[in-house]
Order: sequence, then structure tokens, then C-alpha cells
Amino acid sequence: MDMIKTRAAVAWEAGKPLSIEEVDLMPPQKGEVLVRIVATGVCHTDAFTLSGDDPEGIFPAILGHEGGGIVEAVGEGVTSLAVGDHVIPLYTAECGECKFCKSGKTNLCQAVRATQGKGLMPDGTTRFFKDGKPIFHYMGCSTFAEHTVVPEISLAKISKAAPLEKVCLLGCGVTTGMGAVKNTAKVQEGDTVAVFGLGGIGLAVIIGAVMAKASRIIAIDINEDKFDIAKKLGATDVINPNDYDKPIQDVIVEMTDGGVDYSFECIGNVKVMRSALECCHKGWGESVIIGVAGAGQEISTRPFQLVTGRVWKGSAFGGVKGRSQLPGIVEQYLNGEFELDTFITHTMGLEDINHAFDLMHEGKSIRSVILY
Ligand code: NAD
Ligand code: AHE
Ligand code: ZN
Ligand code: ZN
Repeated sequence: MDMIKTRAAVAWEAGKPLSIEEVDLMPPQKGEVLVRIVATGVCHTDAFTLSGDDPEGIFPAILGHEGGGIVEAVGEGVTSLAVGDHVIPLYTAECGECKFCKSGKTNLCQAVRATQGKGLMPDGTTRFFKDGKPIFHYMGCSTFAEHTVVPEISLAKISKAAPLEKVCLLGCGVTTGMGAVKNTAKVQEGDTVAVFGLGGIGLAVIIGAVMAKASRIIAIDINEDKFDIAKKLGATDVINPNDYDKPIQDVIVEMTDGGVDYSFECIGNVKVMRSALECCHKGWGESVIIGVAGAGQEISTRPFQLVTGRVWKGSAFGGVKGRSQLPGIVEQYLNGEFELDTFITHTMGLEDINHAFDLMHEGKSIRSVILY
């Protein structure tokens, strides 16, 4: 198979708009798969990396990690996927064989993580080129390209009945939020929950909390435009920290007779991470960090907060093992167990992708979905 030409949004340097270009793509090598991306969401993490705040950010790169597509070709030795299969690219691979996969304790497969973090395929090279010069991959996915090459172990095969222009959101945001509730916090019926940040991730936490039958779901944001959607999805209380002259954790502790059972930080703000921990109930409250903070940022609290029983945790991709568990989550969607339409506030072609970033920064979108 020869090099193919495809259309991509290239991030040439940090802080600059993406540039829509025709790029060259090498065919899939051993253990790799060529995927035609049908749709991709735009996640805040794409904006985070584009901003230059990501210590792993590397340019030029093709960003995007929330996609759905169809297999167009497979490389040597690929056995689990065939041309025509519908797939969701995974930024957390699942090899099934590494120490992490076998541990039964984490979804953080490490088989390709080191090269992935350097913007490279597992053999240490790229598949994308422009005028003969390499363009780096992103999070092992690079879904802001009409075609991409992904390791076989970084693809979840899903039902062909699932609309790719919707279930692409399960490639990151919705799975992350729902999974953090179910797999990381393990929220139980009757528990109380606080959700900080009502973007795609925080709203998915609300869906997860409703599915877990949480008794109270307190949704917190400084952008009140997010409150209607939060309430529609099941938030019982919506609060804006700017309405109070005391720390928001004190407000929540008062509202809940001592604090919530579980809280989730879905922003990437280290000060809010502290509030999220400190609004948890003494003795047992657990706070889950989902938001991604920039290079050099650190979290802090009084150790006494932990001594007195609060627990600080983190969650990546909702603790979900992509190859073995994501197909089942797609089935749950198809069975009507949760919805995705509310998340998709905008759709557009790749040529308008910079508008999707603008909408996110202006707080006007939940998810923009790029349709190829
Ligand atoms: P988003 O931009 O759509 O939503 C963020 C929300 O936070 C917005 O509604 C915004 O108004 C609100 N917000 C900002 N500052 C706030 C403050 N001080 N107090 C209260 N609310 C505030 O982002 P998103 O796509 O939902 O992503 C959220 C975070 O999750 C990002 O940091 C992203 O990088 C991260 N993320 C992590 C994972 C993971 O696996 N851990 C996966 C996906 C995204
Ligand atoms: N590269 C950053 C960290 C970025 C990060 O935390 N990524 C999340 C997924 S965000 C998806 O929108 C994650 O899953 N991390 C686990 C992993 O293995 O990357 C940095 O700080 O260097
Ligand atoms: Zn994401
Ligand atoms: Zn593994």
C-alpha cells in the first residue's frame, strides 16, 4: 500500500490556530491499523495541549482523541480487527499482557505509553508527514485527521449499529465522567455527590451519579449558562461560587450536614481541587481529580484533611479498560441507558475546527463534534 493523502488540522505551534492541510500518511505497519475517522469531539484536553501548558505537548502535531471511525486497512499481524469494523481510538491502550493490564487494579496499560507520550508510534517513528517532514501523533489517536494510523491495541471494536457521530464522545469525555463515578469512586445508592465544572466531563459525572442513584448531586460552576443542562441531566442543586463570600467548600459542608460522600473536580484548577477535597465528609469523603492541570501546577491542602479520613484520588479515562469494556458501554448507550445528544451542542466540518475551540473558551459549547 502506498502513502495516502488525507486532510488534517495541524497544530504547528503552541497557542496558534490549527491549520487545515493535506498531509501524507504512511500505510499501517506491523500491529497497526488505518482508520477513517467519521467524527470526533473536541475535548478541553486538546485545548490544554494546544495552549502550551501540557508538559508532553509536542509540535507540529495532529491533535484529537475523541473519535469514531471505520477500519480501512490493517498492517501485518493484526488479527482482532478487519476492514469495515467500527472502532473508537483509545488514548489508554489495552494490551492485556503488561504488568498494568494484568494487575486487575488499573486501566493504565503501559504497552505503548512511552512512545505515545512522545508523539510517536510504538516503533519510534511517525506515520504523518508534510513535505517529507514528520508530524507528531497525539495521545495515540490524532483524530483531527480524516485518516489516522493507530496501534491495534489502541482500538475498541464497537457495534456497527452505533452512530459514530455520537458515540465518538465515548472516546473520552462521557466515558471519563461516567467511569469516574462507577469505577473510581464507586458511588452507591443514596450517596451525596458534588461535581465541580459542568463541561462534558462534569455533566457525564452527573449522568453517572444518576445511574448510581445518588441521593443528592450538587453541581458547581462559575458559568451559570451550564446550570439548565446540569439540572436536566439530574443535578439536584446548582451553585455558583461567586455568589458566596465564603469558600465554596464551607457552603457545601453546610448544605450537606458535614460534607458530601464523593466529589469530582472536572476543571483542571488546582485551587478548585482543594475545595473539592475539603467539601468531603470527615471520616470517609472521597474526592476524585479528573481535571488536568498545567505544567508546574501543584495541589495542596492541610494534611489534617487526610488524617481525618478524607481521601484524594485521580481518574484517567474513568478507569475504563477500553478494548474489553468500551464495547459494553456502547451497548448500554444503544439500549437507552444514557443519552449523548445533550452533550452535542454544535457540529461542524473540519474546516471550522478553530471555531469549536473558540466556543469552548467562551463557555458556549459542551461538545462540538467535527463531522468529516
Ligand atoms: P470544559 O471546558 O468543557 O468544562 C470545564 C467547565 O469548568 C466549564 O463549564 C467552566 O465554566 C468550568 N469552570 C472553569 N473554572 C471554574 C471554576 N473556577 N469553578 C467552577 N467551574 C469552573 O472542559 P471538559 O472537556 O469538560 O474537561 C474538563 C477537564 O477534564 C479538563 O481539565 C480536561 O483536560 C480534563 N479531562 C480529563 C480526563 C481524564 O481522563 N482525567 C479526560 C477528559 C478531560
Ligand atoms: N500529558 C499531561 C497529562 C494529560 C492527562 O492527564 N491526560 C489524561 C487524559 S485527558 C483526556 O482528555 C490521562 O488519561 N492521563 C493518563 C495518561 O497515561 O496520560 C501531563 O501532565 O504530562
Ligand atoms: Zn479528552
Ligand atoms: Zn497493557
